[in-house]
Amino acid sequence: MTTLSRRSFLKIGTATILAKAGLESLDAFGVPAPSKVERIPTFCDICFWKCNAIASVRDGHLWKIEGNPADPLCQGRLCPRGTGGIGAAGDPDRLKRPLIRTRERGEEMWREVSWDEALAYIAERMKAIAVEHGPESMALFSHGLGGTFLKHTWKAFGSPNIAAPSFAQCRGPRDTGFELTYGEGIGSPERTDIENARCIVLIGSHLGENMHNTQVQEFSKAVHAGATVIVADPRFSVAASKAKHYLPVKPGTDMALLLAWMHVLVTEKLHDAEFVAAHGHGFESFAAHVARFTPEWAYPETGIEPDVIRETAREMARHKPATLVHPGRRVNWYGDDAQRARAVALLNALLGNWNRKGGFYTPAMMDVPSYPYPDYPKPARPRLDNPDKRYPFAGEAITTGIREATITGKPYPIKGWMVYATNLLHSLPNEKETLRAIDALDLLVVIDVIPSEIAGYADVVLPESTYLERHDDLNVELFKQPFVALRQPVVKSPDDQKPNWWIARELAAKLGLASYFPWNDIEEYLRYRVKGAGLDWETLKREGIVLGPKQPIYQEEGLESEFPTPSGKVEFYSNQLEAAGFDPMPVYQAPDPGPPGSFRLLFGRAPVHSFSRTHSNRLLSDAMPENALWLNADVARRYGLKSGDKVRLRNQDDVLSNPIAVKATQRIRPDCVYMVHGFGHTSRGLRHAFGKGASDSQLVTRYKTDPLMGGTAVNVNFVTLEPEI
Ligand SMILES: Nc1nc2c(c(=O)[nH]1)N[C@H]1C(S)=C(S)[C@@H](COP(=O)(O)OP(=O)(O)OC[C@H]3O[C@@H](n4cnc5c(=O)[nH]c(N)nc54)[C@H](O)[C@@H]3O)O[C@H]1N2
Ligand SMILES: Nc1nc2c(c(=O)[nH]1)N[C@H]1C(S)=C(S)[C@@H](COP(=O)(O)OP(=O)(O)OC[C@H]3O[C@@H](n4cnc5c(=O)[nH]c(N)nc54)[C@H](O)[C@@H]3O)O[C@H]1N2
Ligand code: SF4
Ligand SMILES: [Mo]
Repeated sequence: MTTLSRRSFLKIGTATILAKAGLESLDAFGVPAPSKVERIPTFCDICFWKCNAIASVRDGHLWKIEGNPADPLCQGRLCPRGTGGIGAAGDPDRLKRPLIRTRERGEEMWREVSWDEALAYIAERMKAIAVEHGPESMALFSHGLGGTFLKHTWKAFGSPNIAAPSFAQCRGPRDTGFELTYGEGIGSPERTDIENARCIVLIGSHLGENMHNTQVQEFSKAVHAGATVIVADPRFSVAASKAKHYLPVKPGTDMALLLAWMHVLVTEKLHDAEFVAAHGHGFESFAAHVARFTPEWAYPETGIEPDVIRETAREMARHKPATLVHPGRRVNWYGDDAQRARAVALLNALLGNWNRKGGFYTPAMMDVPSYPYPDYPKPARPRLDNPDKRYPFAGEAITTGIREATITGKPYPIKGWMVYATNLLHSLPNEKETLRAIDALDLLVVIDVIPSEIAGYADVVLPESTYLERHDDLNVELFKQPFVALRQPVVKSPDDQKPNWWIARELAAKLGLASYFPWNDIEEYLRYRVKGAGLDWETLKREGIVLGPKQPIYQEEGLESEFPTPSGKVEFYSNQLEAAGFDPMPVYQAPDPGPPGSFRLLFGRAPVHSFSRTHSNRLLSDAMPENALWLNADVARRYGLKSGDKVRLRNQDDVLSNPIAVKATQRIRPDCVYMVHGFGHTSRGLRHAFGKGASDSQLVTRYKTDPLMGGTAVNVNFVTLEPEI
């Protein structure tokens, strides 16, 4: 007798029944119909890396989002934040309808209104401000690609005052330092060829926690290929765990370490003499300058032993030109940041890695024409964020300069702010100053997707469709392989949210500026640009991305180096800095030690969160609901604290934080504490994120301004611990 397994019996049984009953009657058996899955390409907006993605919509519902395999940037894989991006669309705390304030600013009390009423209200007040003070008195804060069309409305209105925190609060000092040295900045995505580097030096840049996708993937490839990693960080970061040399540098003393590294390279003649001879300007003065910065001199400053400084410098030289000293990204640390970035640029120059494989490549971009708009009116008054070029080397607008002008009314008054996709109460230092500026405004409009802290102070709140529900401008990427990418709606907005391009165009119409938006809808605009570039719109819609031709990006591929500095060379000695009254070569200033008995407050990123924007996203907040306070284990023991105990932090200006759980660890120096940025939300509308964890931003009451470019250095705050009983 043959025996049937239970499984094959069931199979036969079902087959027989189905044969008899016919497929149409499957429903009678309660068999669900197969899901309809649609796959729509777009690109991510959970941070500004803009990875290309494919979203799957199952039976009309957003199901999942994955990396687009055609994308050279993400190589088919999103980071955890990108994967959790669908949680932003499904957030029950989202803004749903336009709101007009009914009580005092900050009380978070509004009435719901129609778009027509909200935009008419804004336009009327903008016009009144323009009549009384001039259109320049309206400032726009805007972070990211989504701000493109609002910036256009702003320029059409006649205001030059537009700024983003990505300059003075982030990468500005780095770009200034590199521009002063090489004549060019580093850009985003950074032009770092991490994957081909044989030696990678990270100064702070905590790749792996700082989760910029391409960099993390390339870093992991390089590590697997046996690259030497050197990490200088007061905290044993994830990247430090991959390092051959971990240097627990004393916070704020990196300049001394950089000078000593350069001393070793120059005095031991380990630098790339050929590169320096061909392309260097003022090298002799520079060599004389670094002669006194011995590793023995740097030791008491940095805490890094002279042998370690020598050995790591020699290791860098061994792999040159495929040694990359990462330029960092958020480098607004101690106030001499552009000069420190210049020291990083010069260390790289000694390694001869500009325009070289494993160093800095020269990115390529496709030629995509912009839309032919009418000319903008010429503003009657110039930008006011940097009056009289107080910060002579600022390459972009300074947010905090606009804030200061708003408070002082000088050089002319600012009476209205529009804030698009930036949570200024978390991103600008010194919350009190931001609130003082807001007090001086006749109009504050915030466009956001959730009720952020800054939205809590708005007169009008406009709810935007999330990136999964809208078109944005094209992403014409500057990268190793150039490409054009399309953001397009994957699902409809659930309530009365609108995309930024619609808001910008409707507002322009209400301001009498309709002629600046000659296109009828966004597709018409996008098609124009795509066609102008000689590309096929249908292909772009279907694939999400069209690659441009590969171009030479290194000297190894025949690309010549050019340095658009005043000398046409790499400026070891900067005559333009000297002429402006600054040190022509980087010098070291010891950091302020802070009040006795206090710890320096440091902060950074977590792999599953972006800035202050993802804590309401249920998928991401489940992965990390609150931040913790990294505290040296010996210090914790002295304070009688163990991991999980709650403390509050009191800063030098008596600001007291929310309670935060201690993470007692040997992975941080005893003179500092560390937390992930962006937590400790105070907006009541963020029901899920409210009060979870502590806010670094609230504790950043002090900052030091970079005299070269106006960056606001924020690693200059100190805290004491108060056990929470
Ligand atoms: N997951 C995730 N990734 C992100 C982001 C995000 O929000 N989430 N944001 C992106 C953006 S816009 C930016 S700018 C970057 C920011 O990321 P990074 O450019 O890496 O900058 P920081 O946040 O300043 O770096 C924090 C690291 O510097 C160390 N550090 C602090 N003080 C010192 C010091 O004096 N010397 C040295 N050597 N190290 C120090 C800290 O211990 C920490 O490890 O991250 C990007 N990537
Ligand atoms: N204390 C402290 N300050 C910092 C930093 C730090 O580490 N610590 N980091 C600095 C750095 S590196 C940077 S780059 C800046 C970042 O500064 P910001 O760009 O201000 O970053 P977020 O605080 O996340 O603010 C983003 C805002 O945009 C909203 N948003 C998200 N998606 C959308 C959308 O699709 N449409 C609209 N309209 N709004 C949207 C979010 O809800 C949030 O309110 O902050 C800087 N400031
Ligand atoms: S790095 Fe992550 S969050 Fe940023 S764009 Fe890429 S997938 Fe999105
Ligand atoms: Mo940043």
